[in-house]
Amino acid sequence: MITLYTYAQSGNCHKVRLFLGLLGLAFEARELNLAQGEHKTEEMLALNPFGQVPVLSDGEKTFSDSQAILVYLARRYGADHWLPLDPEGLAKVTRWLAAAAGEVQYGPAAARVAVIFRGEAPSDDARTRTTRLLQAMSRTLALGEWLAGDQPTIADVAVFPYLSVAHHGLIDLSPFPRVRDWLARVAALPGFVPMPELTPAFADRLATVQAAQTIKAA
Ligand SMILES: N[C@@H](CCC(=O)N[C@@H](CS)C(=O)NCC(=O)O)C(=O)O
Repeated sequence: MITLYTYAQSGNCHKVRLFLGLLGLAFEARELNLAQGEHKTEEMLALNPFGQVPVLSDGEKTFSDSQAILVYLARRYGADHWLPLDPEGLAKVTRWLAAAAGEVQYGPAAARVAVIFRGEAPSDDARTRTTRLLQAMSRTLALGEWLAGDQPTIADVAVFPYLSVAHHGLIDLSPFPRVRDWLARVAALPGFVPMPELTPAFADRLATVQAAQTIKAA
């Protein structure tokens, strides 16, 4: 029995939901209220000492960190193409898992947090990192349809969620058609699950920040 401790608006949690969908695996979702600190209880800290979601339990085993969970699920349940084990294939996938925890987290994910959680415009740092990430993705996707190799891997799953909602961080993907085409390719995979809609409170904050930016630009 697989249990996912999750928070619906989190892109890190969505990576796992998405991959469970792509693998066609049944699971129980336990939605935690982060505002009430449900991820910091003794029970949750025993499962993940970092006190963050996502956390995945599979029987007696427990895993945290979205990248680590994708690695576990790929090797435990997935076809080989999701995480190749030859030295070159593994290195290519790991390169993008690192980007998912680094450039994506401090770029588009940080921009989204600023807008929908804090009601602020994204920082220059988040914008600059996002542009650099999108340029790197564009160069990579000029050589093939997927981020690592010629088939979808967990690299694509790990990078997808925050890019799929880039507009929540006021990021415009129109100058990056290869990234948009790649998003569409991921979304066409069998078993695909999209990021959930914004809650009304988050949608309101997005609209307010968007309006303020439009006035500033005028
Ligand atoms: N490296 C971790 C980061 C997880 C993370 O940042 N989780 C956020 C939700 S997106 C969280 O639990 N935030 C609450 C906190 O840090 O207290 C992963 O990829 O799973």
